Amino acid sequence: MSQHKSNLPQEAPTLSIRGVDLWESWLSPVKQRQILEDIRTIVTKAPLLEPVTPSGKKMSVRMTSAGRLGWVSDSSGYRYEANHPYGTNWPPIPQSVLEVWELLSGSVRSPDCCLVNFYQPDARMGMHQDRDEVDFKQPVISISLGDEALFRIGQKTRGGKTDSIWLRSGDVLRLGGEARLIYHGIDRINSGSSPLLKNGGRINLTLRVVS
Ligand code: MD6
Ligand code: FE
Repeated sequence: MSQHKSNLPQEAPTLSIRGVDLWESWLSPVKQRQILEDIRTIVTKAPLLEPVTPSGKKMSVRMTSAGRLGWVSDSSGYRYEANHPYGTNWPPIPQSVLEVWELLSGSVRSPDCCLVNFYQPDARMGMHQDRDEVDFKQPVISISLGDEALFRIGQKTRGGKTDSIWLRSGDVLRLGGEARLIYHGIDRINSGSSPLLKNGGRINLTLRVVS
């Protein structure tokens, strides 16, 4: 069997734009709250960080990870590390999150990393490719929780035509196949658009096979 396809029948996305698949409202409110509880546990063990880009800019999104490897950024560059910068292991990826990967990724591998991104109302994420992983045949799965966010979908090279979609609490998105290396980013958060997080904001989880 190939390393990136499973035998599971694939549930059809509700929206597909140039190979980017979106399952809108895929997670029920109960599941969303369960995942949120699991993220609170992760953040207790692996506190949120304020990463700095290799060029020295403080990112507006706060981050931590779960899994065998965590994604970090500092003046030495973007990379995956086996430990949180404070020296501890990353907590395990919760079952509630692994289930999403198993049902929608189409991969027979398990994810090595669940990156946790926390957006306050003024946070954003510039256009980027996810390319710190080894095998680009493996998809990236993203889960959105809390306030809705405007997600911009670009091309496989910088510049060119873009499409924008709102990602809402409970939506699951997949970058795979031809769309795996497209540029993408978050232009803005619509503060107060979801009741999930008491103090507002947005959480995005991205699941990846790293190596
Ligand atoms: C976000 N997402 O939704 C940022 N990357 O906050 C990503 O950067 C992303 O949604 C790879 C695959 C899916 C994504
Ligand atoms: Fe990304």
